[in-house]
Amino acid sequence: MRITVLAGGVGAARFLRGLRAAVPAADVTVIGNTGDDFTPFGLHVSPDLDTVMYTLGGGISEEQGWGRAAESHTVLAELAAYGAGPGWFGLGDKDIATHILRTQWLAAGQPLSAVTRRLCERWQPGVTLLPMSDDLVRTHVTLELDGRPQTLHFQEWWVRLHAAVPASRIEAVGASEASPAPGVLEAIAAADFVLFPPSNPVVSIGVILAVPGIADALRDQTVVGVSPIIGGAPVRGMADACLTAIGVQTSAAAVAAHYGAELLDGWLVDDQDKDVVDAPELAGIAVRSRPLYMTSVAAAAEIARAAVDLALEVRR
Ligand code: FO1
Repeated sequence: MRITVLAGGVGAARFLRGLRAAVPAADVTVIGNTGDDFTPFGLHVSPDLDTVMYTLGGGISEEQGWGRAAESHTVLAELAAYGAGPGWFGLGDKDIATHILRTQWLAAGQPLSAVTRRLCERWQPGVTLLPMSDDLVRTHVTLELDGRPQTLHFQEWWVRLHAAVPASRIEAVGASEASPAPGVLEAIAAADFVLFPPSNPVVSIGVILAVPGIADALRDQTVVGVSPIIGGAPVRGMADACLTAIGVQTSAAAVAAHYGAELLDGWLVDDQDKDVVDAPELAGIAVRSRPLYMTSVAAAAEIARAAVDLALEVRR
């Protein structure tokens, strides 16, 4: 069975760990968001690629869901001693090794997809991890700060401001000029079906869909998603702040309607949202409800299994 998964952030990585446990024989390709990529101190950090690589490779900080386990921050403290920032972006010493190599290999002219493949040789995540594009795409957030409109890199809004300042605009800068990375469109076309894990619909899945060609390829595929919103609130992170910024209500139904029946064939919601199953605005989307809290790998595996079963049920 060939499964392709669009991924961004902690929820996606935990879902993928469940998927690998639920269907160990499946050939899984992950298309990772790179709009979050950030270059503190000139180091190229790819948070959403690294979260998948570390989680599936066994190196993740479980409590954070990002960065490495058993980390130290000696280098960051030394940089701060020189007055060098940003100190608010918690780069760990072990994590910096990944960013040094990614930066070095990119500078040598290797595309991000080749760099990601090389980094995964160490971590053996058990999936093929592809960046959505080898081209530069950055998510920028426009907001009112100190009484005037400013545009910040997503990470500054997300990490330094905790997305607490309302965003008037979220834009994947460069997406319209970007191309899907090698293998991305093929992975969508060759899959038996595609899954959207409970990732942020705006800054993770939404940014991947902004790369020309990807949304069209998905419309020709069977796509099943897992709601990142339960009972009107995001399970983790600040997806509500992102949804508000684009005028979408923070609900399981609104997110599915935002993706639309053109794209989405099936949608898993938590039992708290089971009234969504017959929502008229989701006509054309097969909605099922079940517990969606990934409280353990076993729970994530059951959710992944349910998503696979729904995809096999609705497959064209
Ligand atoms: N998230 C935080 O909330 N605080 C941090 O200091 C932080 C540092 C960080 C360093 C490397 C990395 O790969 C991810 C990091 N993240 C941090 C998470 C990151 O902001 C998010 O994972 C994504 O960009 C959103 O999904």
